[in-house]
Amino acid sequence: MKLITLVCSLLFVSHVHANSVDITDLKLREFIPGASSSVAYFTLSNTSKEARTLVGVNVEGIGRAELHQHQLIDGMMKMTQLPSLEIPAGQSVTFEPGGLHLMLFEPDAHQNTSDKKTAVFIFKNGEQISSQGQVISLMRETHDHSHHH
Ligand SMILES: [Cu+2]
Repeated sequence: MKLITLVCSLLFVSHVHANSVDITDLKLREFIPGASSSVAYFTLSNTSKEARTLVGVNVEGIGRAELHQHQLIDGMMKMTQLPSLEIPAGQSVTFEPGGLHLMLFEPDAHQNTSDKKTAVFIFKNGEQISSQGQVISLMRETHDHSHHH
């Protein structure tokens, strides 16, 4: 009986503090030794009834993070920086290899693949949502996406 009460109150608490955007599947690619940048991927799901605009992300142990997308310019795939990204009400946006990605610069120290890092996603309305991500190795990523080739 006590357990049921506890579960109910936990559900209630998490409902009260529900975020308007769910951040799932956050993966941070490890920095290749000597490289000045790396990338992070994740999915944003806007569960609210209004559009939400992502304006920035603060990643633990990373000096600077930028929203980037890949664009075909004159037949060449190029990366361009986005000042912000709107997620329409009820929709999801996935950051993934070859598309939208979060570019990471100025790492504090070498990132171990076993590390978990916290990222805080900042929205135009002032909302800040944190998510925990896993640092993944290049080897593993190559393996994971081998079916794309
Ligand atoms: Cu980029």
